[in-house]
Amino acid sequence: MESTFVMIKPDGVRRGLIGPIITRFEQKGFTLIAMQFMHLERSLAEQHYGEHKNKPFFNELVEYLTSGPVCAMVWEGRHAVANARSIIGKTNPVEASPGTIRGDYGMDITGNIVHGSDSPESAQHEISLFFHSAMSAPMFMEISDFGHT
Ligand code: YYY
Ligand code: MG
Repeated sequence: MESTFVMIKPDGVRRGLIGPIITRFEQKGFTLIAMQFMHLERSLAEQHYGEHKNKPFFNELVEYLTSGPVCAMVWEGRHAVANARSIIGKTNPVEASPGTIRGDYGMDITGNIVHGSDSPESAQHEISLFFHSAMSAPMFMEISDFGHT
């Protein structure tokens, strides 16, 4: 079973979209494995988006991601990474299809509501970045086992 890292970004939290977004993942068939409501330190935001550090939008992206609390989650399911990207939609909400999270809730590429890992490898990297202590906790294993019914 594959896991992916999903994060509701500050505008998603501010606009009261945590519930609707979680519902979409549940309805698609994912199992929620871990969830953490948190206000990111700048260093964690920079690490998370490290692949973009030389891009012109990097600073604005980090400022945005640290502008308010986020909801970080691990969702499990078959082809979790690809299925999550599919219900999240294209990076730019202008291009994201209606029916996707970004297509339905977003207007602007910076504030595009939600993050989803782009490969199983980056999912594992991002999960360990955000959930390093929870990953080894017995509780985490029990919840994970429960999801395998
Ligand atoms: O994986 P995804 O979030 O769909 O896109 P990325 O290419 O990894 O970019 C990460 C993040 O950066 C994106 O969600 C919004 C922002 N961004 C931007 O502000 N301007 C761009 N031209 C490209 C991406
Ligand atoms: Mg990406």
